[in-house]
Amino acid sequence: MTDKIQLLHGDITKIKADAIVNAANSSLLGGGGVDGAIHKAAGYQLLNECKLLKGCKTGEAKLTNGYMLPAKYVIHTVGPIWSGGYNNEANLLQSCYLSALTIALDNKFGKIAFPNISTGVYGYPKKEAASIAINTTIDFIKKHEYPKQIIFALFDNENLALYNEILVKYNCDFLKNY
Ligand code: AR6
Repeated sequence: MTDKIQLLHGDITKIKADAIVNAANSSLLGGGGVDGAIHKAAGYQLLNECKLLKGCKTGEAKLTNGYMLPAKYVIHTVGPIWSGGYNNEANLLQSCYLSALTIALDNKFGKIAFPNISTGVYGYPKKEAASIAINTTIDFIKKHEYPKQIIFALFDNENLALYNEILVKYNCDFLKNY
C-alpha cells in the first residue's frame, strides 16, 4: 500500500505525471510560491483556462490541462489560511487533499504529485500539515484503486525531514526513491 508513495526533494513543475496539484488561491488567477512556478512553467494558456473556472472555494479543487508542463493536468486546490487553528483549518486542509484525490480517482489518474499545501504564504504549521497530508492520502489509497502512485514534492529541507519522520513509522521502504 505505502509503496504507492514517493518523496521527491525538489520542484513539482518538473514532474512527469498525470497531474500535479497546485496550492492556489480562491481566484485561481495565479500568485507566488508553487502557484507562480506552475503558471510560469505551464504558460499563458493555463491562466486563460483558469479564467473560465470562476474561482474555487477553500478546501475544494478544480482540474485544468497542464499545457507546457511535463504533467498532463493540474489539479488546483485552495488551502486554508492559518489563523491559529480556530477557523476549521484542519478540516479544510484535509478537504484539499481529499478533493484532489477524488478528481484523480474520477479521472483514473495513475500518478499525481502534491506540494505542501498551505505551508508557505498561508502559514499552516508544517508538522501538522504533513500529518494531515500523509494520513489523508494513506487512508484514501487504502480504499481506492486510483491514483496508483502519489509523489509528495518537498521543496524545503524542513518538510523533507518532517515527511521522513512520519513515514518511517509506517515501515515503508520507499524512502530510497527520492
Ligand atoms: N515545487 C514544489 N513546492 C514548492 C515550489 C515548487 N516549485 N515552490 C514553492 N513550493 P505556497 P500556500 C512549496 O506559498 O502556503 C500563492 O501566492 C513551498 O516551499 O506556494 O498554499 C497562491 O497564489 C511550500 O512548502 O502555497 C496563494 O495566494 C509549499 O510549496 C498562496 O500562495 C506551499 O507554499 C497559497 O499559499
